[in-house]
Amino acid sequence: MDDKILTADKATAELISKAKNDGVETVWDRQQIMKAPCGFGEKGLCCRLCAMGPCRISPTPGKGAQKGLCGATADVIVSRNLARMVAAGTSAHSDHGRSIAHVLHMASKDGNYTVKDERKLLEVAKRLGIETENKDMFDLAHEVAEYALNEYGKPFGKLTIPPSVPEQRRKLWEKLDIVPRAIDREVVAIMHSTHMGCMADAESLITMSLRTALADGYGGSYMGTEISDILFGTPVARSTEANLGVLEHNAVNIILHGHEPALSEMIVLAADDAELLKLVKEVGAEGINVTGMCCTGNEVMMRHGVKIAGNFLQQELAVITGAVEAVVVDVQCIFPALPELAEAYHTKFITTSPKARITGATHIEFDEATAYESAKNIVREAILNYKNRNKEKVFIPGSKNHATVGFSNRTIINHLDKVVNSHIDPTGTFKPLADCLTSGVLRGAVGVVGCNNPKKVHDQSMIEIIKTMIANDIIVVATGCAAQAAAKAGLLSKDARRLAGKGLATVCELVDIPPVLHMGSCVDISRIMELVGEVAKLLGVDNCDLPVVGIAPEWMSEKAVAIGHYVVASGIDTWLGITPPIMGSEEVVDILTNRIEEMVGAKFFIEEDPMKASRQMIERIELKRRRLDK
Ligand code: BF8
Ligand code: SF4
Repeated sequence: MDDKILTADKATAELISKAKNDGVETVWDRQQIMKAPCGFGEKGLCCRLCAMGPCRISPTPGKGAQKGLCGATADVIVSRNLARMVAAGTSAHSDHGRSIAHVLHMASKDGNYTVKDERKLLEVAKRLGIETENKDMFDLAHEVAEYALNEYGKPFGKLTIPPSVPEQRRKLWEKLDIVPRAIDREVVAIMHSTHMGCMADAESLITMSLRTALADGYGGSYMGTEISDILFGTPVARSTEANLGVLEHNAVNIILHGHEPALSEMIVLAADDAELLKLVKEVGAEGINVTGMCCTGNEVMMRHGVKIAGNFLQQELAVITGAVEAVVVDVQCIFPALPELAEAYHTKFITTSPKARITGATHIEFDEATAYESAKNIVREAILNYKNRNKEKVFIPGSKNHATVGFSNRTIINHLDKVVNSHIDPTGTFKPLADCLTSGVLRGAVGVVGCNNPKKVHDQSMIEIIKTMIANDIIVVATGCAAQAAAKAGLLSKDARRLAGKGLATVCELVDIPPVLHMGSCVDISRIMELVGEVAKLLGVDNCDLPVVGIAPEWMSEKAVAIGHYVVASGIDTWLGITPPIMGSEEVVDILTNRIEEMVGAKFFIEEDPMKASRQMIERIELKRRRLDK
């Protein structure tokens, strides 16, 4: 590994050095060995959809192979590959949503899972058109779960679109025929249409991708968030800390990594179990320190203030601290490198989901029916492993930062109302926020979301962009690993208002919020969609008329591709800080970064330089403002 700067985060840099000293490898070492990425794959020009191939189209137009054996052109191959990314991303989010719906279906008064937020249950039942009068709460919960599960496979009709979608937008989707049918059906439709010898038209494939992505954004993800709130509570503002410095020298450190809160919620509960705490004493530790990583970390951080150990590119580094007794994972964004790395330390790497078994892991299957017992078994393993910690191998970095998190939409409204209350009646809506946007006190809003990617200096783009936005009076909402980057950099602390422009700083002070609002996991981008839609409705406009944009500065996953598509389909311009594998097709690039705007009123921008992207976003926001004023 050379000494080029790999990260903007001090703790990360320190642990990359420790990895070197310890002789263990990380993602950055493997990146070096990999050398340059495959030029065909990078441009999306490789097709292996049938056994006549694999075929690859020359990246130089007019030179070498211009068609696959079947005659598929670069446009066809690139758009098919992209559509499959959307289908995979939609599957991941939506299958997560489905699991949570199954958990709601088994919720009971005395069971492991109950209903924490009755008000939310009633709200969701109402939006789904389910009768709520005189119903037992658990019967209602089961009915909501059944309705949700039916959205995945119903044979007829369309997805139930949430009322937060402005009427104009809904009509536009109908006109374009991109209102999803059943969630699973849209994924299958892409898999079918991208099979060899089926759809061979880039524009149609992209239209199809928009419909499938909407099934994610307003189906799987949307219900995933709603039902998680019903089961585990709608987040409220709370303070916490972030970065690897949250690990403790004298406690049993457990890292929760993955996505589905069904597991992580139970582990948080089990870590308070009297019997286990007794065992902690017996092994000579001072307590159990449960910390989070990636999106399941976000889930428990939002609802319990559980500290965040780090984001996506720090998963190996957590093990390399030598201070972690167990990394407990469920699904998604988990490096298969972890079991081997854990072997080099005393860390137990525990998989729990039949959907994500990993060779070399200790597998303790998490059974929702006996969730608490399963969680206890997992925590017990971690406690018993404390004695194996080798103090000489331990290095816990000093870096950690304060963060205020938990900004669900209800919490945002409550904060807005608290202030307004002193003057006029609380509105129970986002009206004060909409007023700030129209008056220009806030110039606009930006969602900074998504992953880390070693193609970029870890966290740097996200932090630069966020700082530039808030300095220009643009409020930031964040989710996923981007929100964690912000937390580590201190941008989720109320103090960060000193970095904000005058308008935003005043709003932050009045409303008692940080300039960057942590809205949850990536699935919770549904909260951002709801917020944008409700503000648009208050102003009597469509989403695309608002001075609002989105950016995934360091994205890497197929889920991010699905998100990008549903955000653009929702009318919100979206910047990608990593170039997607589409550059092999001028047609696909032209549709996504240009012509799609005629369809849905928003488009993609591809810009790897964070400062250039920031300038473009500000320009676009100001353009929208001028149009809104007319
Ligand atoms: O769903 S931001 S690296 S953790 S994919 Fe993964 Fe990306 Fe992180 Fe969450 Ni989202
Ligand atoms: Fe090649 Fe066409 Fe088969 Fe793809 S589908 S591998 S382009 S022959």
